[in-house]
Amino acid sequence: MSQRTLVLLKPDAVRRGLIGEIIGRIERKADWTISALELRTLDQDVLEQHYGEHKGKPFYEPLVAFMSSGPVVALVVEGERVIEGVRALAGPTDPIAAAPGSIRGDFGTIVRENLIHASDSEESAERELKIFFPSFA
Ligand code: RTP
Ligand code: MG
Repeated sequence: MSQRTLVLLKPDAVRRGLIGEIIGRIERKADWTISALELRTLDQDVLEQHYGEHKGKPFYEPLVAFMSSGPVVALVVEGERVIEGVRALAGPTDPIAAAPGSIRGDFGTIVRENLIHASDSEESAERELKIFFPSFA
């Protein structure tokens, strides 16, 4: 089942020089294709749309501050079961609980600064692709 997903390499990944490392892991998966890619600094409006489900939670304000603290790399990745697949490459939200071999498990320690976002369902992917790549979605 071919799908599309929205991936963000968060500001910590860009600052730490991990763009190539993380994109390389995605690129090496068989039959997945990167169909859009852009370095950009996110404003409050985009972040409010993207992380609206978390508004009101204690981690929301620091999350938005972190996500706007430097550029992110936004990508559209297409391919077989790519939504579930990129989430599996990323590992669980908390990097300390993430297994070595996963992106968060290999490179992360702080929950907020967990390197990568990937859409968590087909519905989220549709919604998020429209926010980040409106002409593409
Ligand atoms: P994402 O949306 O970024 O792909 O991550 P996720 O699905 O694994 O995690 P989610 O629950 O949607 O949380 C969104 C992002 O908020 C930060 N966070 N901080 N307790 C905390 O301090 C906390 N909990 C979540 C993380 O950056 C998480 O990825
Ligand atoms: Mg999420």
